Amino acid sequence: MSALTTERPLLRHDWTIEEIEAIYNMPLLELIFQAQVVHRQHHRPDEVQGCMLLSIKTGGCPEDCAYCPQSAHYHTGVARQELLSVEQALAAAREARASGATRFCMGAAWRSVPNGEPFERVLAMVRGVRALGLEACCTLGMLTSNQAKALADAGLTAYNHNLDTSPEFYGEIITTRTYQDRLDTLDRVRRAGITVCCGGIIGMGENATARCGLLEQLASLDPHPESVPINMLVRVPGTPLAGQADADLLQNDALELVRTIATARVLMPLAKVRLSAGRLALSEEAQALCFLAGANSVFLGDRLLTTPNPGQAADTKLFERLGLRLEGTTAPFAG
Ligand code: SAM
Ligand code: DTB
Ligand code: SF4
Repeated sequence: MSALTTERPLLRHDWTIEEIEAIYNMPLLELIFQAQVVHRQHHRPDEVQGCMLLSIKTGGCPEDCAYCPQSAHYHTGVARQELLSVEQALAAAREARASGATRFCMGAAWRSVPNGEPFERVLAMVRGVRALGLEACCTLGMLTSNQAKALADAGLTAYNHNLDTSPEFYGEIITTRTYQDRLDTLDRVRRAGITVCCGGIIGMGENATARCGLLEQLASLDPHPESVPINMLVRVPGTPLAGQADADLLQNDALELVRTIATARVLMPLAKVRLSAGRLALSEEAQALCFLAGANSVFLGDRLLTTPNPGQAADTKLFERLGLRLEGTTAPFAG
């Protein structure tokens, strides 16, 4: 195994779209090799971080994100659920810890974070998750500077807010908030001293240039996001994207996912690149390629926010077969 380096690599924030497309479109095996070289300089190649998600407020969201089962604009059959109690959230966090997760992510289907008791409750959840020794991440929509500061004071490790796709393709997917709104939220998170978790979705009908456009935006953030989730669209009946042809949506085109992950790894050497939604559609071999390309985190458990995820039995087998360990544990699963 090559040695991990503590030296700071040359981190660039000025990658041009031409440079990024040249990386993305390299012969696949060359791209994976380059990504693996960068990966081994800064990350342990035999470890991935386990994260667990919990939807703390589900459905009824006023935004119109065309991929999302929780938007009130579409009929997807997702049952609405008001904000959970602190105890409910912490019970899930304890279970997450028992199954080997070291990061607990709480998601709410809000356009923006409300003030008052609901926000106080989220702050109590964050304090409770941190007290369990877990990293705490929230994804709650847009937030003000004061809310970001309060989350930082509560000990929040990371805030997830995705750019989702390139600025050019964005309007095809979301009309109720702008790309700039998202950048402004990310800026407030960064200024509050919370680490940034920001990525996107592939397989929504965008082309490779749009995937590179997303990566260009992410890599232009200074500092880079510490965490970059790459989601493959989970097609949910009732959402606008569910009706489109498979070929248009890249369904199961694992190699485009591998290229996206590898390019993210090359552009943002220090980031945790997270193989996020969409793993149920991937073979073990495809997931192995994603890890080889530099992905070093997955969501554990049998549910993401509202859609299914492989679950413990499948992941134990996957990790054992690949010889991977969950970060912070000595065995494939700590539970
Ligand atoms: N409402 C908040 C927001 O949008 O910022 C937080 C929750 S939202 C569900 C978090 C992220 O999940 C989205 O930005 C999107 O990237 C991802 N996501 C949602 N639905 C998805 C789907 N069907 N397939 C893949 N990723 C999805
Ligand atoms: C992210 O980029 N992916 C996670 C997390 N951030 C919040 C969410 C995936 C959601 C997939 C659809 C669902 O389960 O509702
Ligand atoms: Fe709402 Fe977030 Fe879903 Fe968009 S992705 S509809 S903001 S819950």
